[in-house]
Amino acid sequence: MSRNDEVAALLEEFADLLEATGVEYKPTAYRRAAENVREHAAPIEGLAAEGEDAVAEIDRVGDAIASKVVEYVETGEIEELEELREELPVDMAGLTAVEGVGPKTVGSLYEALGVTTLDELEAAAEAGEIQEVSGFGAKTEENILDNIPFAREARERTRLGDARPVADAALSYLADRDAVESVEVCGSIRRWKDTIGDIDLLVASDAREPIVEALTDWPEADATIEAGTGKASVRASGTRVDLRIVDPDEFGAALQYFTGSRAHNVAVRNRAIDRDLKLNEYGLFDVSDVDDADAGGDDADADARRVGERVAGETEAGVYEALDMDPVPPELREDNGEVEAAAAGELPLLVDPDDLRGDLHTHTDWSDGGFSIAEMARAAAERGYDYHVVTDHAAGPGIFGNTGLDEDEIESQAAAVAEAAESVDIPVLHGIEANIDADGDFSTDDETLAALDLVVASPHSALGQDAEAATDRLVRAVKHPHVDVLGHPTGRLINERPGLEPDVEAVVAAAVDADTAIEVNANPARLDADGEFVRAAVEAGATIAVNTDAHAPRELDNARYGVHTARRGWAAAADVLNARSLNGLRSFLL
Ligand code: DGT
Ligand code: CA
Ligand code: CA
Ligand code: ZN
Repeated sequence: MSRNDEVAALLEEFADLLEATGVEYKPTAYRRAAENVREHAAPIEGLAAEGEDAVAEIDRVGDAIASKVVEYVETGEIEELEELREELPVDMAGLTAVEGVGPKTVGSLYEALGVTTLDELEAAAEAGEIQEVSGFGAKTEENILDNIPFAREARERTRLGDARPVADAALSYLADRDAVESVEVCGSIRRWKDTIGDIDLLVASDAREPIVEALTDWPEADATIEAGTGKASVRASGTRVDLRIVDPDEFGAALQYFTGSRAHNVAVRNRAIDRDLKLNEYGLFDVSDVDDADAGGDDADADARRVGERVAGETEAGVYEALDMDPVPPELREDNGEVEAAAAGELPLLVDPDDLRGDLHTHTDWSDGGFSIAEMARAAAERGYDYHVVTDHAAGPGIFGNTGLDEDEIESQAAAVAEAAESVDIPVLHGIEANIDADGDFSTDDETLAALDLVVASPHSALGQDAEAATDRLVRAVKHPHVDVLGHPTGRLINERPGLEPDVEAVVAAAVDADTAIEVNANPARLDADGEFVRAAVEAGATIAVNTDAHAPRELDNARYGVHTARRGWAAAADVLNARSLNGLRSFLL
């Protein structure tokens, strides 16, 4: 965590505590300041050393906040914040992780019931105490109770989009150490799960100590959790990073083992047993000549587990091949039929990041994006895409303030897109992101939708509606004659809100019928549709679109998260609309 992140987090905590104690306006000022401190290019400690005025140069940071920043950098604490913490000794982050519980609620429940933690919140709700507090009712209490398990899990798992850059940084750092022969991520991060418990790394080397030391010395490691002989763990950006070191000739077996999932490994190991072979993290062994059936059991030490004649283990592909299987892409390793498919040689040829030829869902400064049509389109061209689609927000429910476009604005944007396209090397199509209201209707009129090249339709409001209403709503939207892509179908935000829970089978059946593509929104906060949803869509024969929903050029680089999520759903390039050429895309849109 950089000092800027650290200071921003403190200002945000300040804002929450102020809000919880009933202070108005100030919390908003603190949150805006926090955002700008976080985004500020120069290190905050440098500015603080120059004094308050230098800190106050940051946009939206006034004198009062600047003096607190300087106080923090100089003394390690902010007196007023310490006082607030004493006044309100609550686990703010844990409590506000519950959907529907904001800082104000935390303040009220602390005052009335003394609730400070998630466990206490749960106990109070179960005892029916919350509905007795003024301003709260039975419905609120029930909602709180329903949302606690989600919040608990969210506190324990890191979003893929937050963990992956940390893993990538660790990978390239370790790859540069002399003693490292190879290094790979494994565990859930190699499987590209949408949330990560911890980051697992595997190094092949004949050395041990220098590699453990390299990890604990890693500049991005905030703390060492454990430093052993063959393994080490550190904390970086709030996530645990586990490193294991193995001999180079056992790297493939270890990689297979530590990539998981556990369920996949059980299925693969059973295949080994069927062949009189034994698979563990040291290799694949022929045990047909080993007398003692218990030799090398799971409780034995490492040497005893290297039992019989070794038939594979140096490479991961070699392990699978020796078990008469095609190598299984990590994204599929969840024991959902991939072992059988690999044995039958029937694994799909999964879509690859290089297969994408354009992005079908992007924003500009015409709505809530930060960049012009031409800037976004040029950024797409620079990434090697063959076309680019602009889909700003239409006005409607769930769209903040005045940022969505009404029919007249959409019409003028058509001309602006055509004009911008002249300065860009690839064709730029004009689309819109229309809002699916709670009933599945649209606030933009049909004539306007019909005139556009492409319509992405997404839910932005009423995301807590029940499953039946959600299904009806999405089915209705998907069937709308002008809708081409169902954008972020559930509206979930990973670790923040669960989103809609529709009958997925019904939605994908409607999508197949109506020739509407299902989006995998690659924004790492969304990854929506998720792998399971994609799998249902692919099996039903639906078309998938992998879009970034970028609001800035650099967000176009999030596409990889979407592609790997689509791979978790067994999607092949042929299933993906924006893996097609412009002509292929156009014929789908007809
Ligand atoms: P996570 O970290 O909760 O997101 O999930 P994973 O899959 O990364 O799990 P983790 O970090 O506990 O372990 C990484 C992989 O190592 C796991 O997917 C399978 C393998 N593994 C670790 N410990 C065991 C074990 O005791 N038994 C088996 N069969 N596999 C294990
Ligand atoms: Ca892990
Ligand atoms: Ca682990
Ligand atoms: Zn969007």
